[in-house]
Amino acid sequence: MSKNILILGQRNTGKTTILFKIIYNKILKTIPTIGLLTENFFFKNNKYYLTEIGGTPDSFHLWKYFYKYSKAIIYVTSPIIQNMELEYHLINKLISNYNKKILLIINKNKDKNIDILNNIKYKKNIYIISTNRIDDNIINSIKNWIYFYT
Ligand SMILES: Nc1nc2c(ncn2[C@@H]2O[C@H](COP(=O)(O)OP(=O)(O)O)[C@@H](O)[C@H]2O)c(=O)[nH]1
Ligand SMILES: [Mg+2]
Repeated sequence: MSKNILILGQRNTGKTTILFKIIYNKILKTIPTIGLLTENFFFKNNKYYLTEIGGTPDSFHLWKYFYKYSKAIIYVTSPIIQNMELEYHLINKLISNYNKKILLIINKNKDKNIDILNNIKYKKNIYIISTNRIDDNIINSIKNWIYFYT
């Protein structure tokens, strides 16, 4: 059986970079995602579909239509985001409205992720990875998370 996983988050946080690294095992040059980007991969005999939804405000309304078809959400955030109040609002809304598992990846974080951790609501279904570089270890952690929680 195949499983759908959503990759959400604001633009420029590294969603496509993570998706390409999972699929092709390489850091590839990306262009801003317009609309949707779906790719699939196999891991331990399971087939997974990863769907990234473009992270501009005009795409935010699409998120809710995809929730019910997804087994889990990977939300990519970063301290580089300019409007952090909007970001906390988006993350907290997601956490309160979505009852399946959520992996929050704090990317490009340098050492400034404390604010994000202090401003999100915690529920039992939230898991967090914090990183400044999408390397093999991070990708393995993400794949194993997907395997265990979907
Ligand atoms: N320094 C650094 N740059 C990254 C990282 N991930 C992505 N980028 C860069 O950030 C830009 C936007 O990445 P992209 O994956 O297209 O973001 P998206 O809009 O969320 O899909 C690209 O120039 C990437 O090379 C990271 O972990 N560290
Ligand atoms: Mg993208």
